[in-house]
Amino acid sequence: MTSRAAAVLRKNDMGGWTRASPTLYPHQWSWDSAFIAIGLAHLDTGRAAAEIRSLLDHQWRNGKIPHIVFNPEAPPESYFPGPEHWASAADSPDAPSGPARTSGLCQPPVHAIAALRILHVAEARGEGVAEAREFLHEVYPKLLAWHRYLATQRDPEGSGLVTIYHPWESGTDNSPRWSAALERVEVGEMPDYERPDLGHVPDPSERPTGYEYDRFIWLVEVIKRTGCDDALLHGTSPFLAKDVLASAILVRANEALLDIAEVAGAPEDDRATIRAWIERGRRGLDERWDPKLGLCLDYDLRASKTLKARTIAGFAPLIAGSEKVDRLETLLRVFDSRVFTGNHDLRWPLPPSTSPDQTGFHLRSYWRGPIWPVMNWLFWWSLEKTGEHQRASQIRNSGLAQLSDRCFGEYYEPFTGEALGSDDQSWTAAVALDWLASEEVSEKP
Ligand code: 2M8
Repeated sequence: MTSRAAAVLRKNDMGGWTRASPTLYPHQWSWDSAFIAIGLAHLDTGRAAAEIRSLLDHQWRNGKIPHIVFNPEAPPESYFPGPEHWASAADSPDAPSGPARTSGLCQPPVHAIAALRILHVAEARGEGVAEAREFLHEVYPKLLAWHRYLATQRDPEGSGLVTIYHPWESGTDNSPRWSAALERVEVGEMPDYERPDLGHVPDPSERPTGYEYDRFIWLVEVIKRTGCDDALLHGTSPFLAKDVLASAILVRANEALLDIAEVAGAPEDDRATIRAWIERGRRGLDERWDPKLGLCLDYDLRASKTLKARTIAGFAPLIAGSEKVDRLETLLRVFDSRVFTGNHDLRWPLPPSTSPDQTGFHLRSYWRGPIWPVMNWLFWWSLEKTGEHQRASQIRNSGLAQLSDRCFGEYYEPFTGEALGSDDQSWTAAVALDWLASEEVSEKP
């Protein structure tokens, strides 16, 4: 499997950066690239560092890492909305200078976790350690600026939770997590558009519906019209939500950033700030706890309502790590229950993106039910950090069994195990590489 996974990453290598998949996603996606770097580290730590560096080359002046860096060579009809559609975002005073090469959104902040893992892999291999440390030194200020952007512009309330303006920013685009908030979005006047994505999958039901896409594209329109201005969007965006999954990832990313600060010899002031972000993040997640579901829930700021849905995002405190032992126990019980991995119809005991018991669950539709290998990796890694080694290794073993078809699918039908979406998805190959080499790499809890 290792050589096939490595071949997928080589095939998607565009020379210093990696497209998310061969045809469906011909550009560089933010959190994909972070996960890809984790896999690449096992092939070449220098190339893994280049993956993150290339993304950071397009960081916005306000610290935002854009959700897509567009491939200038991809034909315009290959992906929508592409660089032409986002061109006006380049007029934002925060956008990087030069021709429009990025979207104006962002995605969950896995980057510091990935950057640190490059050093851990180098240490385990006894190769490229000095270069990896130098790399961390170089990227530290950029990662700090990114986390500062999330802690300020994306959290003016100081709640510890990240605000998003678009479901694409959550990375779990059409998840039922956002259904109620999306329903409240009224689509205004906008030009017609084509959906190349539907031509890249065998069955359109694997992708978001027209209803969802109209809202996605309308929200892009709204964001562009404000010039991607965070303050304006807080006041006017029809979609404004606190995302518990991104917030949990940010807690762990801040922990990684603390270690990177150490390598970079950063001042104590920075470290105190990062520690405060970590505490605030955990507190914020605590406040979003729903004792009835035994899950953590997102919050619709526009409607002042909790967004109730049983999805993998509900396990956010498991990802962030929580000091509340009874809460972790409850989460693990829900995780193992028939509502998630204990469902007897599952091909493998892995967490479906949406619980089969949730309204809106769909076996084949994208984030509405299928199992995502990259999310399995995140759970495995988090469970390891929480000291749940046995559960973690069950996820890793089942996760590898799921990938034994060697398709490296973007996502998998939970009951049959069929690969769906794109084949040769880069981050799927990347997590396989990391799992296969994981015994060598040690991380502190
Ligand atoms: C999916 O999202 C893009 C929009 O960003 C799309 O559907 O066109 C999501 O799964 C997202 O999490 C992922 O980063 C991206 C590329 O793999 O595809």
